Amino acid sequence: MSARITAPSPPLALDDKTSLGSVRPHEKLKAEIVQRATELGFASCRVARAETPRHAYEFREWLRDGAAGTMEWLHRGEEKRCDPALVLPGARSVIVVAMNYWQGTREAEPGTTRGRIARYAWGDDYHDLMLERLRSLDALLIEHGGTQKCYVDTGPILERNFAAEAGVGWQGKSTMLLDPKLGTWFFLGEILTTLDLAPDAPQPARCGSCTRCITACPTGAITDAHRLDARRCISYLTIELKGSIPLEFRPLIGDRIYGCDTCLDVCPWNRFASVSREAAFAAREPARSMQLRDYLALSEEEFRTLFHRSPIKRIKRRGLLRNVCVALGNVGTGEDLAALERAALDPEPLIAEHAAWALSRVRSRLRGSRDPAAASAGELPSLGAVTTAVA
Ligand code: B12
Ligand code: SF4
Ligand code: SF4
Repeated sequence: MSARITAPSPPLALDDKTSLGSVRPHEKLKAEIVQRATELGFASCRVARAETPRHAYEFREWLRDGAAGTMEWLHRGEEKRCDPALVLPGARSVIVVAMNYWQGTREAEPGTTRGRIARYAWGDDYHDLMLERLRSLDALLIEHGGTQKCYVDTGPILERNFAAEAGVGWQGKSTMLLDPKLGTWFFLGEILTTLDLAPDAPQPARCGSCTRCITACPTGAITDAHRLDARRCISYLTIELKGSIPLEFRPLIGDRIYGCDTCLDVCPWNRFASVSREAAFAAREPARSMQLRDYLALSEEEFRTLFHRSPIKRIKRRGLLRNVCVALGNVGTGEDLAALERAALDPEPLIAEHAAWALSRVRSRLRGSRDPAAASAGELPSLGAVTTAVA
């Protein structure tokens, strides 16, 4: 059982004095870091104490309940996630940064089936971009004698807990971290450091009586406020799950082919979001112009070229084509049958199985449909045309 912090640490202003009357160590450095972080494009940079996270107990319970599904790595990192000293011996502070990735809304063209990609994956992979900038802050801390570890998403850290503690935002009922100006559309990154930096104050939670995210979730994955069962979450099913998508969830996935933004889209705090200045997060071609059936024509090599710098490369061709088949099973028409028939013969069994499922769904829809346009089988666009368009 982990120790729990019962109350937030009192905030220390930059001009706080120590008991000896001198300026607290590293206060000038903290101001320098915040300034540098702003120059590097981070929307927020604040500090929390490197202590056992406030909700470590709930995290352990969440793991015990099996809510992490097949994400074994979360179990492996359980102790580290509950004690930053196991990640970096002598850690005293956690610097948390936020980076806006909002790109505005983008409506699908009528009559096309393009498939929805979560906004965070419209542009370049944020991991590399943010890590590189964190390293620049790290260099500053090294000059002052600090030892650091930098993380963006992939480290054994309960990022949102530290971000909430540092006052970067508050944890909404969707479990997302919210900021009154950015809404939910931002990434988090952290630097664990052995330096003692003055912690910032947490923000008050501002969800109030709202429950929109819980109601809107297509799969009922937000089982209670602040609790998400990953096994039901479309983001998990389309990104983290490596195998077959359980049949019960396939119809609920709709046209989503990578991640899900529904609980973010409905959040009232997102109406204040402003477009990110990061050109790297602007939508790449696949999010802009490809139709669902175009993806089914991609070879391994074409997939790698197309998603070279995109987060989507993580799920590989087999994962993406599996998802595309599910989406076509839900929204596909007669024009998609030829591509699905070909995919049903794919040497990768995962793709073949999902394509067969989709074929039977589309065909049964067509049998029930009197719309001749829906029943007409169209030509597959040539792969040459697709790859030229996205190059
Ligand atoms: C595993 C993971 C997932 C899993 C599980 C998500 C989950 N909610 O647990 C899946 C694949 C489903 C997922 C989905 C998404 N993810 Co994700 N994910 C992570 C990862 C790697 C670990 C999260 C984790 O530890 N989960 C375990 C749960 C138990 O922890 P938690 O979410 O922090 O939940 C805490 C609260 O429930 C809180 N709590 C418990 N009781 C109470 C009570 C009160 C009153 C309060 C206030 C809090 C509270 O304590 C819990 C334990 O710490 C983090 C990066 C990281 N290392 O932290 C990114 C991260 C959380 N994901 C991120 C993103 C962007 C997403 C998606 C939006 C992507 C998408 N569009 O598809 C969705 C959003 C789904 C959602 N509503 O959360 C961002 C979130 C940024 C933000 N502004 O919040 C992160 C931080 C990555 C990053 N570096 O930017 N993700
Ligand atoms: S990301 Fe989608 S499936 Fe997951 S909790 Fe949010 S709305 Fe539900
Ligand atoms: S939708 Fe409502 S309850 Fe959910 S995170 Fe946003 S404000 Fe909070």
